[in-house]
Amino acid sequence: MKKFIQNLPKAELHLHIEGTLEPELMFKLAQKNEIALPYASIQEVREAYNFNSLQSFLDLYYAGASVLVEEIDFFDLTWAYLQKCKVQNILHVEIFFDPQTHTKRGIAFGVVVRGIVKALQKAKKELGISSFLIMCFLRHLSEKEAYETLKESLPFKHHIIGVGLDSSEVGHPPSKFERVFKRARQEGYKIVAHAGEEGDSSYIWEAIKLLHVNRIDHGIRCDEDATLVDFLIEKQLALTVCPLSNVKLCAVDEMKNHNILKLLHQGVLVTVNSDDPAYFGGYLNENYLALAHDLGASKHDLVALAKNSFKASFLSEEEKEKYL
Ligand code: ES4
Ligand code: ZN
Repeated sequence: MKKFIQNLPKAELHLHIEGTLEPELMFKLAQKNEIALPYASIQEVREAYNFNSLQSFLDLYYAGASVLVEEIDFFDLTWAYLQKCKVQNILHVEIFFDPQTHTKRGIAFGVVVRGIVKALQKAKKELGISSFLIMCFLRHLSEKEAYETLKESLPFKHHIIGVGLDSSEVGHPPSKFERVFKRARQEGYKIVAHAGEEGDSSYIWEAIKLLHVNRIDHGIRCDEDATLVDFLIEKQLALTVCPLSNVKLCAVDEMKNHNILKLLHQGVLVTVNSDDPAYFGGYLNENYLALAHDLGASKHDLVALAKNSFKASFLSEEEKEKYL
């Protein structure tokens, strides 16, 4: 099964580049940039990765990201992930980054984008991996700050395909950002949003009705509302599901209770993704493998999930054809 998953051509659509920061690189960059970390050793970092909620993860995730300072740091981070993609037979990636995590610390928007984009261009040329970049607004910050970030992105619009919404979900519903997403759509950006990870199904409805999303990130709580599930099936609106993340953050109590296969069999366009692999104990293939081991996913299921990852991507219909 491991070999089968390895050989499957896959796309990854829900991946926070800051969430690929492995403790080894975190330590190396902390030393280089003279940033103090609250850990004495790499082992201590790994031991701290015991989360009981989204917020308990986010606190460490933002602390970790503080070691990223220079353009080359963003390049090295992204290049390390893309090499992982090559090893795992991931042919296309749509990568999230959180500009505000960096601009809040005085790192220029352009430093972040240029570092990431240089790695993406190198991967296209040397590894044959295609990619798109999606910037996310931090939903615990204000609408005004999201607006400023949108404005800052405009000189880099040719490098960015879409806008997403991430960070602490509960208490920060999509409605808080309705106006700024309207503006993002007018600028031609594709729209995605984390919804229904910890938040209930009303967050998913708001992302659909108020933000007009092209995809939902997570969306696992859709199954509380049969009308919503029917809507997702009818419109073939994709969910980018992250199984290991959901268990690690206790959104799902055990992998064997994950609803991804049930949704797949009902006809929802679900995909498998790794979210923040350096924090959640596995990259994309480990997520597929967990579905085989703990949910009894068949080879047929895994092929369907991998095909869905291309179907749900922002590749052109013509490019998708190559993979379907
Ligand atoms: C995230 Cl798993 C998850 N949920 C919300 N925001 C995030 N940022 C990075 N990972
Ligand atoms: Zn995420």
